[in-house]
Amino acid sequence: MKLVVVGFGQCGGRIADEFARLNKKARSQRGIEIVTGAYAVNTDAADLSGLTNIKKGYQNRILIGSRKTGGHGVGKINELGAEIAREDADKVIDAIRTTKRFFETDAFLFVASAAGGTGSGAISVMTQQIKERYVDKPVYNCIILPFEHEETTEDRTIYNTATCLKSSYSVADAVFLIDNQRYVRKDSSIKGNLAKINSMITEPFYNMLCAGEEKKPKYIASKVLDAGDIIQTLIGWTVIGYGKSEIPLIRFRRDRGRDFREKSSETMKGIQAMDEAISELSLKCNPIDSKRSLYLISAPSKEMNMDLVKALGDYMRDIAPESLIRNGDYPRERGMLDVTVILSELSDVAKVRSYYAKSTTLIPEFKKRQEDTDIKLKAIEDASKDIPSLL
Ligand SMILES: Nc1nc2c(ncn2[C@@H]2O[C@H](COP(=O)(O)OP(=O)(O)OP(=O)(O)O)[C@@H](O)[C@H]2O)c(=O)[nH]1
Ligand SMILES: [Mg+2]
Repeated sequence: MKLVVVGFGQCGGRIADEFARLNKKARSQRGIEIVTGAYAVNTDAADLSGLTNIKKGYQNRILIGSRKTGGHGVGKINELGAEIAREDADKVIDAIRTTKRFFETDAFLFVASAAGGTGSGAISVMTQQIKERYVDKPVYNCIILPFEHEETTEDRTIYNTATCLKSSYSVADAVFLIDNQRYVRKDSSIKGNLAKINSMITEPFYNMLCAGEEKKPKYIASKVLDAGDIIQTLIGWTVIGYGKSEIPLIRFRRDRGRDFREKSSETMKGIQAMDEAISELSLKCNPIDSKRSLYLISAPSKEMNMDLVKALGDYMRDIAPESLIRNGDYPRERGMLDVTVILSELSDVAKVRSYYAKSTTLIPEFKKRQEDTDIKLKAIEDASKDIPSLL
């Protein structure tokens, strides 16, 4: 599957930059392309120049709203982010239109954090605009949810997140939910290391995008998972997970056939990788709520057998009994087996509901604060009424 990836704001831009890196990796290691164009859109000029893999130049690193913000961001006001995106939408669309192999692109992936200002405000507005122009290509949103400590220290975090999620869900074909906090728990030493987190966020997409683009006969699957399968799966609230397990090379001995013990240990490895993928989904959710899902096994072709495929299929059926499950295999070299899982069309996501509930109680509070401020400002203005002005 080939994507045009556009990152909005600082977080979105950095993650789009990671996708650009994955494409370089796919090109050099596998001779294939998975990203036809990578773009970063921001109101902040310094953030744009800090990127590494996205092409330099204004066509790929797109500064918007410079008249309004002077190139310094919108300071968490996502209404302003949305307004600027509306005004400068053509700038972004013109750039995307110049993507070299645009006609080969299967879908758009737009990325942003929910809690900031620029990305949070711009992502839904731009999704809407792109959908109007390219009716035949799905537009997916990938939304990064804030760390827990950000929710407790700043009310605006919750409010921005809720408005961003509601708006994105109403326009995007699917919304990938990625919870920053999940990546902190995995390994506390990386706390604060956003670059590492970003690479963990994008890693599950790698084999998933490569599988259908593979051209070398020895890596072609017995059941290919292609763009069509992925597009059919992605609808509404979506999470992604990834797990891997090492396969000891000792089992590649040529001098005897593989016995049932080896076969069952392959199955165990597969189950172990799938366990990891499910327990480390990008956002905590209940798989039972998923109505569409898919899984991809990547392993050396010798390790991939019917028992393994069946065992993973049974596993998915057990945890997501109401889901339409698609699957594929992706033969790779060397001693690694990994499993990527997508759960989509989720009918309930507790975390999203909680953002909506908390934000609803905040709105009257914000209104009251604004009124209090207005009253105080009025009082100080009244006190100055007999003072001459210099203007
Ligand atoms: N995973 C991840 N999260 C990030 C990164 N940078 C910022 N965030 C998160 O994104 C939120 C802040 O949003 P930003 O993307 O910095 O904001 P912005 O869209 O640039 O908007 P303004 O700066 O307000 O104009 C916070 O929840 C951060 O924790 C990143 O590189 N990776
Ligand atoms: Mg910013």
